[in-house]
Amino acid sequence: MPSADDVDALAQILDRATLDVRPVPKLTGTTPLSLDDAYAVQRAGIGLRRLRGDDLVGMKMGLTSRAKMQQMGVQVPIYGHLTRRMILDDGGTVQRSAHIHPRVEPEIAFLLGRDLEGPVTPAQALLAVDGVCCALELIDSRYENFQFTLPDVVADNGSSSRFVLGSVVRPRDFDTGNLGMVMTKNGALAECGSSAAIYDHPARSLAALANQLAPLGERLRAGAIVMTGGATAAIALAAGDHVRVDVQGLGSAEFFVA
Ligand code: 0L1
Ligand code: MG
Repeated sequence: MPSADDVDALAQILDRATLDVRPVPKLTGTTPLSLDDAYAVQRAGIGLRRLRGDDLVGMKMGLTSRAKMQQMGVQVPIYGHLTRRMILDDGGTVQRSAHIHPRVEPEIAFLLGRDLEGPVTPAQALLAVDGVCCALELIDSRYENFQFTLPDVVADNGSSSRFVLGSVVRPRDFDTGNLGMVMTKNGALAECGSSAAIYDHPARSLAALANQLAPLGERLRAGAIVMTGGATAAIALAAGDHVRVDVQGLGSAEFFVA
């Protein structure tokens, strides 16, 4: 079991990789990590960002599709933390040079109007939701060749890098459980699917997050953004790309890569 100093040192490795835009070998190549150890590294890494003046704005779920869950051998998705500096304006531009090997995936995000504490069912979790929007998550694993084990990707905050939110819609108007989602790159279809691919229903992903936090004495706070997970495979990005997601009933979100 890694000591508190080891956890801090591992978090520093991933933090440095992010700042230097330089991939590192997966941590478990040299240090065995349990899932609990990995979440400790993740939280230590978020602590480093907060020391630099960044602050938490929400959380993300990862490995939510059946394909990714089977690939990684997990029964329950993983979670990560979202900070203010990860937010990219809709229509904004990211620099390719600020990323190691960026990929993007289409998502549904919830905005919470009140605190949410597990255990909850998906229907109960939805009562805390005040807004829904389409979203794009730019992921950028800090590991060489985007290769990792489950504890590695948890320690790396679920490969998170940036995210874009579309316009907010009030949730009572419709069910988010089976919305058509189309992601285009440079005007051509790249991926399409349904929000049902997000852990069967984005609300189920939200409840799973609250239920994983509850045993730790943690809850989701009113105002939090929750990215519920990718609905399709992630696609690679290069300088000059434009990516856009259109979600049935939710409008669109987009960004450019310079
Ligand atoms: O948001 C995600 O589902 C990403 C989780 C980590 C796996 C990956 O980097 O593909
Ligand atoms: Mg994601």
